[in-house]
Amino acid sequence: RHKFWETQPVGQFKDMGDTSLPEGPIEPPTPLSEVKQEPYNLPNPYEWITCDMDSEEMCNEVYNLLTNNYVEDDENMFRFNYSMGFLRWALRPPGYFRNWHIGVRVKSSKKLVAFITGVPARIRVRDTVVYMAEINFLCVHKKLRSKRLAPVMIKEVTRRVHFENMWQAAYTAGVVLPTPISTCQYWHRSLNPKKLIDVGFSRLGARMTMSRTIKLYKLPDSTVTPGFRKMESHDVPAVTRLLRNYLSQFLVAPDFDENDVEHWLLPRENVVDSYLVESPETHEITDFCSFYTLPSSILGNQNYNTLKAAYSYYNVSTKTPLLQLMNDALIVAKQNDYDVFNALDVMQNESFLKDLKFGPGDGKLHYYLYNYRINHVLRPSELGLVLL
Ligand code: MYA
Ligand code: JJ1
Repeated sequence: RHKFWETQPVGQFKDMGDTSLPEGPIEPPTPLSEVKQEPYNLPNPYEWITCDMDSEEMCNEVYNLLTNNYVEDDENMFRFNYSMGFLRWALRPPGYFRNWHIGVRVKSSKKLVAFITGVPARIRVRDTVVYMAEINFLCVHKKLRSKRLAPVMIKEVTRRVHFENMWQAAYTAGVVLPTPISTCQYWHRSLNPKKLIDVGFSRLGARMTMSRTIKLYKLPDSTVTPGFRKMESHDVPAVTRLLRNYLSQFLVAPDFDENDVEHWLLPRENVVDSYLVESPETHEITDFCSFYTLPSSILGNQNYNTLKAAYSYYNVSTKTPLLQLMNDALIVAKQNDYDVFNALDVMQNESFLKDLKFGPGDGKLHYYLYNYRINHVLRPSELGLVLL
């Protein structure tokens, strides 16, 4: 059934539920001298390139490939439209490797037709911190689909990860592969219900009119929590402590240090936003919330081209109830003209989704580890990891 995935060190469907297999690496590292020295062979018209994301021109080529060929919903009405600024942020975290940003182009025309990336991350699984690659942005041009290019790209990124002496990876996908460590549900909170309905992202509920719907999703003009403000550079140490402590309760979560927090969570316009609560009395940082900006192209609508979506990222509440904190996140997202606020049912998100009028989407997101076995399927609330 899965001619490629059956050959890979990943949990196999036939082993599901077999708790006699040990948790941890499925196969041991091989000596670096035994890692294949040359790139895998591509079909003759194509060649490998390393994509230099510092280059404006390269970044633009990648942006165009993804804008026209990346992930769509099941009815092909929307396509993710990661911005160039977002791609640069996502692909250049602390310690990144330029040669994990892999392109395939047509030798004759130089046209970029496929892409896959890895970035390094420390991910904790139970009480073990594992150096992993986070694999993302796998994309093959629509005209070159189903030619088995994806397995070659996955093998090539694996080879380049092995070269850095890393043997595990984490990735998410909308499709079911052997075998998910967890399956999460997307939830959506309308901020601009009229537009969402006009473009087919959502529908008028039964017995609802447009004006009742607009009223239902109305939010206050300004945030309600005293001391709620945007995160700044000097907050990095306090946010790191808060977040590390919070993430320690989940079975799988990133092991963030201050450098990671500075990169992944300091606000960058139209890429990532973070807010926190600084106690007006003690000036302690007690709560934190964040979201990233990922618009989608609206395919074939007369009136609108893009849907501006915020995606819930990492949130921590110690003093402000999570419900109130996330309501403030919705308010700032609305102030900044987002059409919808999306969240997965990971971490403690279930505790606010229904109350804050999120509704379940038609999309699921499956989480995977490469070369690391986990014996039980995790509940989404046991996951402390959000990939972009
Ligand atoms: S998830 C986002 C994926 N991208 C998209 O959905 C964009 C739109 N679609 C496309 O561009 C293509 O359809 C893609 C497949 C490129 C997805 N993850 O070449 P093919 C398997 C893994 O003929 P195509 C993200 O970026 C499929 O089961 N495998 O197919 C995370 C089949 O294998 P098997 C996938 O449609 C990526 C084979 O590929 C996926 O032309 C994590 C068919 O190949 C998928 N999303 O191209 C990658 N979709 O026969 C794994 C299909 O066995 C990383 N397939 O069923 C693993 C860790 C590596 C590093 C390890 C380090 C130690
Ligand atoms: O955005 C998604 N679905 C939307 C639009 C559906 C359009 C028709 N298919 C959706 N809308 C309903 C919203 C409604 C608002 C009021 C309350 C009730 C709900 O359900 C879905 C997620 O739900 N997104 C996708 O399908 C995109 C792909 C998701 C897989 C992503 C793979 C990630 C790549 C990994 O790096």
